[in-house]
Amino acid sequence: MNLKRSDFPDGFLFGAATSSYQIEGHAFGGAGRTHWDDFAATPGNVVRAEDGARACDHFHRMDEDLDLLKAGNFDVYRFSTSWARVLPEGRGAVNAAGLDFYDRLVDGLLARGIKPAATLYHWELPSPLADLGGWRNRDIAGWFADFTEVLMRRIGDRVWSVAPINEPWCVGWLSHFMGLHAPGLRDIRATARAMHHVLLAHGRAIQVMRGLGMTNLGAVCNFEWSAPADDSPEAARVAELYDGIYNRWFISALFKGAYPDTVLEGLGPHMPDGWQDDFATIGEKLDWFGLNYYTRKLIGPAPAPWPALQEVEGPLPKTQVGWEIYPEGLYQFLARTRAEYTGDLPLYVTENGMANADAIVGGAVRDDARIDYLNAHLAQVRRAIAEGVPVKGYYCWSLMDNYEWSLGYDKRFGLVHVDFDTLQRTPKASYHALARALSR
Ligand code: IFM
Repeated sequence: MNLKRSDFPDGFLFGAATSSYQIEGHAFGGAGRTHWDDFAATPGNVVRAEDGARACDHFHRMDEDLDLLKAGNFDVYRFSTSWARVLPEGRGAVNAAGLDFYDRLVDGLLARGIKPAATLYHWELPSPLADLGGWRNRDIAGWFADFTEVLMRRIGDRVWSVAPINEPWCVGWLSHFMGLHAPGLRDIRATARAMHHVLLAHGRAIQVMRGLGMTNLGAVCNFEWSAPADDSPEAARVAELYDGIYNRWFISALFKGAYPDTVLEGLGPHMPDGWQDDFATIGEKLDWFGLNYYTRKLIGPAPAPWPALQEVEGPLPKTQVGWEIYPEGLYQFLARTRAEYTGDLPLYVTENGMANADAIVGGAVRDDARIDYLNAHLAQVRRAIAEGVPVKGYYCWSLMDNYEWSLGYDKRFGLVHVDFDTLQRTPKASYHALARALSR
């Protein structure tokens, strides 16, 4: 790394992130079925129909993984909790082993001097709730509030921070409009409802946690820099629309109590009754805001119904998943978020990292491309800080290689290599470089 801890303000936090379904091994510990199990079991949805049944077997290897965080000199660990592990049916009976697991995780972090940063939902909806319409059903806000209460009554006294929902764009648009994540719908009415209910559920969870006396509560959204594919007014118009759908819908609701007009032109007719009355709940005061950032997209018009846009391949170097590497976008989003939405509210980069075709050669993994990626993006974080943007921390995605959703197991985002046959963990060069940069 060409940066080190002392290049950042005192108290700036460095973390690594993971999520429950991507690492735990969902088959273990009495967890209930989720819509990702169903989606993966349906031919054509996931490469080789892979699922999270075993994943990294973090369920049985938690101590080894927490030791990796400790040896990596990380200050904070961003993990998520599985709704179906805690409430196998989504509602009602509690799985005691599930609560015990998260209790041990939090205590294991604290024992190692690492701050636990929890995300309540990172996409694995219990199947019985999917049967009831999942994110299309307004009742999900209440179900989610109940799950929040059950879990936080157990670990809420010891977690350092909580965000209710990871990347609401993925919950809403990617999963209900593009059909690329569970439940795999391509339905505009379902999309409009999911895009709204996910925010309502966020607000209800914040209310529950405030009621329990909890602090340091935030929200995490994902952002992709949207650029017109050419100089035409049409490309400019659809790039702005993509920006609205992807980058502005959720943060506008959270901080301005409104949805972007450009997006309402398409989704408005499909919204659930009374959506305008929910912004007081959606806009519950937050203590911080998190941005997940990986790439930019070039957007051009498409001969199709609204939104009538398409991604166009860009010229920049790409990662293993074909995403252009565009570090400036991280700076632009940090600056724009502060200027237009959050003001003095602390900001965190809650995910950033790259997939790389990493392999063990002679016992080591030389992922120099990842080191370059991290250097370039951290430089943009410093640029934002130098301009007064209140960025307080940075989390690398991901601690270890894991289940990359519909792309299965061979897209490797980890700082630590995982052999998915033996489950052996091998820290990559990027892990060692970061550990040196973060040492005190
Ligand atoms: O693996 C995902 C994660 O679940 C959410 N953010 C983006 C990552 C890389 O695609």
